[in-house]
Amino acid sequence: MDAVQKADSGHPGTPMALAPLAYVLWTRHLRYNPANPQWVDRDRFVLSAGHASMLLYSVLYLTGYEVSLDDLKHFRQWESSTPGHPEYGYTPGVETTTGPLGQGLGNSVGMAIAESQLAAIFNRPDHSVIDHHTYFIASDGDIMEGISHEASSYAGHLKLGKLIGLYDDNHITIEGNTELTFSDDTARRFEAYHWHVQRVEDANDLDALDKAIVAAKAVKDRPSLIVVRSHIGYGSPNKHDTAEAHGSPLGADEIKLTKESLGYPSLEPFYVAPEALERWRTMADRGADLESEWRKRYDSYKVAHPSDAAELERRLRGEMLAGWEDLIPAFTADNGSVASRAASGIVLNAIAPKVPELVGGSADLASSTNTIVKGAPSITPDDHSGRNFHFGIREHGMGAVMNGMSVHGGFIPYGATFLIFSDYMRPSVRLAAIMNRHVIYVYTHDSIGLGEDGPTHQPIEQLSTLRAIPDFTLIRPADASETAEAWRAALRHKEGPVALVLTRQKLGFIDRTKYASASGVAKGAYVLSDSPGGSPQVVLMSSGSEVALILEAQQKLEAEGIRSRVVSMPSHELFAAQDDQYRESVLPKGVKRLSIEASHPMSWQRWVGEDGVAMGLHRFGASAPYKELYEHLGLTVAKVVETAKQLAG
Ligand SMILES: Cc1ncc(C[n+]2csc(CCOP(=O)(O)OP(=O)(O)O)c2C)c(N)n1
Repeated sequence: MDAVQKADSGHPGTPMALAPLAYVLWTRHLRYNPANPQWVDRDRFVLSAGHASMLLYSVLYLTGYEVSLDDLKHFRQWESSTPGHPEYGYTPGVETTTGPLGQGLGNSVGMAIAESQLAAIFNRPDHSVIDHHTYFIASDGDIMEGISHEASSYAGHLKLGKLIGLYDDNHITIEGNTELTFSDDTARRFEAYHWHVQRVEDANDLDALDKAIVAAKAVKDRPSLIVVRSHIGYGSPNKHDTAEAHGSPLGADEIKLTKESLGYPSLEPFYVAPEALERWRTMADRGADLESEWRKRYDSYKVAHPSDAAELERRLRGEMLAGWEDLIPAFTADNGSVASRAASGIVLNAIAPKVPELVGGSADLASSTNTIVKGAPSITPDDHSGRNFHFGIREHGMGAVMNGMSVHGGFIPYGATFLIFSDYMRPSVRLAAIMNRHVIYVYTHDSIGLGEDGPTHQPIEQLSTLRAIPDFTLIRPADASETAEAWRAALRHKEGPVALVLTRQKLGFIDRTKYASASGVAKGAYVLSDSPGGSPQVVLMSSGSEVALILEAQQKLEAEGIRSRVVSMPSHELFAAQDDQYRESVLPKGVKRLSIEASHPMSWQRWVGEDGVAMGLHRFGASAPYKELYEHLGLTVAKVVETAKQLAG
């Protein structure tokens, strides 16, 4: 109440209502050590209802994490460790960024999968070193959002027995009572997903909460949901059970009334009774004991299974095995024309043995996205060790699960679908970027080049809008060799998500004995073919399948006496990160530029500048064989030549 009041913004009602639940969970069940928030085998806790962040910050302060009372006083202020919604990497004890409702629930499923897969791979009889639970708190909003269906259905299918959800059933959302919008029977809904479901009728009944959590932990073959009937703004005489308590400060008068009605020992803002704090702070000793007990177990595991321990530690450190890059295949003319999705499948399979932490799959498009590691087992409900994931037709769930696995540690998750359906997982993609997580998206069928499936399946604005996401890297390779380099770059780039954008249609082989090496992919853009006979009069730029068009155009222009330079630009972001000197060496000042890409050209404007031309599509595609589409929509060598001639002057 006090922190929200001081910030003059925030959400007091749910933290007030769930204080008893937090107390039971954090003092009796959750295994954590405030002195070491990174302890590998800690239980994970996710506040999916991120708006209730003051609940989490209060508990982190009370239990003795590096969150002070002063930090609570700076709730929602510039660079404070108590931002409006919990942010990964900002606050010790915050496991993932939440706020967009439903995402945290999805992340929890990913964390539970990560735990279970590491346990399946690394634990040994008599040595259980990965053995923790994942808890989440979800609100009505989390439960209403569609992503909760995708993620919970997948969790139920996989029988994630160590996932325990607490649903804050308070009947209130922003617009008022849930009667306005929501008459699901959530308990039965989760039962239908094969979850174990319990109800606690009174959120202030500590024993009932305790018993329910004990029972949930005892169920090992299914995830658990505990539906907790609570009252938002509990204790506030005038605001409890009202939508007003959700997202605005209660007001000084109401805070006073609330403290009086609860019998709070002081009216002084931020007052914490010393005996209460003392009780909470015993969690420091409890946490130290829990971790040291685990450490003893871990030490004996290390003695008995030294190579397993070393491998587990490597994965958790996020270091890759030496030599994985030696496995990246080289493509030659003998490979002929190869779709970049097919080349990607070859690269993935080649490197897989030395990158065991690279696990993932697709949203039911594995045969189209070429994302199966051949010969490796699949993850199944009864065996969680397999590296091939079948996410089902759940793109959004897939994105959130990948984020959860990534923040858990020990994995570089990848997930695949058609580029057009990146829209179906966009909120999770954005959160991967906000959290700087190293996850890899394999997006195939990347343009009108997919042909007959037509405008619903042909991405137009996706490339430009994905490129607009900060801290996101997109790589669209032009041939098989660039695809191999794109995987290298994607695995090396640990600072955020990377999308590999690949074709359905075959791409010609670019002869690297004649043209520049594909290693230029690492720099985002490079001169693939310079103008013979002196400095260029015009620069032709492209990515992916359209690089072939500009290479052909260059020859036609040369025949007409016009000198042009061909720049392959698979990644705007990697190129933007190069120094001025390199960028200028590729795109010399004063030379006009043309770009062409079978997509909306917005993202190329930066590179062509005011006096250049960005060729692309300002309309949706159509259903037809792809070569005809390129003709009809004006993406042709002839058009490039014509435009380049005008630019060359
Ligand atoms: C995806 C998404 N849509 C909308 C919001 C804005 N929003 C924040 S909380 C909330 C709903 C509040 O109801 P509930 O989830 O029951 O939380 P409570 O009021 O119980 O705290 C909404 C719509 C959001 N955070 N995320």
